[in-house]
Amino acid sequence: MSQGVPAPLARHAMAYVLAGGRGSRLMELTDRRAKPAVYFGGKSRIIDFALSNALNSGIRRIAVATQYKAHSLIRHLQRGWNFFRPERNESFDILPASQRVSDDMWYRGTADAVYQNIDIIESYDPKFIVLLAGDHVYKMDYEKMLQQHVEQGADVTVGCLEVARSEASAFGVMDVDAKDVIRSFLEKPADPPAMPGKPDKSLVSMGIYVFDTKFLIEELHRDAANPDSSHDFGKDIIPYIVKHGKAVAHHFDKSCRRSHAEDTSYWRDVGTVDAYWAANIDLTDIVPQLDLYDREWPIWTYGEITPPAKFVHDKDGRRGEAVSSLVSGGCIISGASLRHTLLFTGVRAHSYTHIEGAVILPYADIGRSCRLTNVVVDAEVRIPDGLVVGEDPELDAKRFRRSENGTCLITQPMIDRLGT
Ligand code: ADQ
Ligand code: ADP
Repeated sequence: MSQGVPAPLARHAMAYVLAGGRGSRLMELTDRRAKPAVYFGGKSRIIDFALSNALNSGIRRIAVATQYKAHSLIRHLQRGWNFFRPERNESFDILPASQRVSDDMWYRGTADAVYQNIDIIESYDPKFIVLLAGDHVYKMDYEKMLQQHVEQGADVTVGCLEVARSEASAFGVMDVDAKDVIRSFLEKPADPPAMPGKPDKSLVSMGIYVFDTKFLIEELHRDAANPDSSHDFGKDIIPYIVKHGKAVAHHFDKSCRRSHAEDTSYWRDVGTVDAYWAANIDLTDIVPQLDLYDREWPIWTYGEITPPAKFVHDKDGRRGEAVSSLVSGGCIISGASLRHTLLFTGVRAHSYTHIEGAVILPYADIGRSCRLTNVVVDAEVRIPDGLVVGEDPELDAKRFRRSENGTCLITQPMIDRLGT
C-alpha cells in the first residue's frame, strides 16, 4: 500500500502522542499532574522523551492528546514545544478531551482519543501515523520502524521488547513467527506466555504503533461502531488486526538510539515510585544506563532561564558540596553535602544538611540540619529544619509515602500534617 513513498518516511508521518493517563502508581506525584508531565532527569518531563524521539527521527507533525490533570502538561508543551512552523509543513497540536464528536466529555479509551480527532489528522493528510505513549523514557529512531512497516507491507507495526516473564502481565504479550508477523496478542494476561527457547522472557508491546493513516481511520470507524468494544488499542484494535489482518513486530533493539557500542537498549516505564526513583538515581552513576549528554540525540524540553548552580561555604566555613550528583541551574547549596542526588531547577539546601540518594523536584527548599536518604521530594516542598527521613522505616511509613523498596515520597501536605 505504501510502496513508492520516498525516504525519509518520517517526513510523511504524524506522531500522535497519547498523554491522558494518570499513572496512579506514582501516587501523590500525579495528584496534580498527569504522568507524562512528571519531571525526569533534572531538566525534562517524561513526555519530552517521546517528543524528542519524534523530532530527532525527522517527524515534523506532532499531536498530543491530553485528558487527566492536563494543565501542567499543556503549560509545559506551550512553553517548550512552540517552535513548529506551518510554512515549513510543521505542526504541533494539543488535543484536550472535548465534545468534538459526541456529548461525552472524556475520551473513552486510547482508540477514542484518536477517533475523536480524525478530522484534525485528515486536515494534515499524513501518510503514516506513529502512535506513541507519552509516559515512557527511552531513545528510539522511529524512521527505522516506519521503514520496516513499509518493507513488510504491514497493516500495523507494533514496537516490542523482551522483559522478564514475571513482569509481563502488565503488558500486551505477543507471539511472532520467523518474519516477526504477530500470531497472537494477549493484553495483560495473568499467565504470560514465554518466548520460544527463552522460558524466563516474554515479548511485550511497548504500546507504540505505526499505521498507514487510511487503514487506521477505517479501523477506528469500525471500532467506534462496535458497542462491545472498550475502544482501546491494546484491548480491542491490535488483537482484531492480529486476527484479521497483518500485524508485524518491530524489535526495539533495531532502532534504539545508542551513544556507544556497549550501550544497552534502555526503556523504562517509571510507573512506580521505586522505578521512578531508581531511573533518576541511575543518572548519578559514573556511566549511567541512559545517556543524556548525546548531542546528536538531544532531549528537548522547556528550559527555564536560571542563574548557574551555586555552591557556598556557610558562615561557619562548612562546605556546600555535591559528589556523584546532578545539580540543575538556579540551585544554591550552602553548607550542605549531597551524594548520589539529583536536584531539579532552583532547589535550595541549607547548612548542616546531608542528602543521599535523593530526587528533589524544582524549587524545593531543604532546611538546616536535615538528613534525607532515599527520598523523592515533590516540587516546591519546604522541608523544615532538622527533618530526618530514611533512618526509621516505621516512622517514615506513618509520615510519608514509603514504597516497597523503602523510598519515601514527600509532598507538601505530608509536611503540613507533621505539625498537627
Ligand atoms: P497500558 O500501559 O495499560 O497498556 P494505557 O493505560 O492504555 O497503557 O495508556 C497508554 C497511553 O495512553 C499512555 O501514554 C496514557 O497516558 C495514554 N492514555 C490513556 N488513556 C488515555 C485517554 N483516555 N486519552 C488520552 N490518552 C490516554 C498499553 C498497551 C499494552 C502495552 C503497554 C506498554 O495497551 O499492550 O504493553 O501500553 O506500556
Ligand atoms: P543557610 O541556611 O545555609 O545558612 P541561606 O539560605 O541563608 O543559607 O543562604 C546562604 C548563602 O546562599 C548566602 O550567603 C548566599 O551566598 C547564597 N544565597 C542565598 N540567596 C541568594 C540569592 N538570592 N542570590 C545569590 N546567592 C544567594
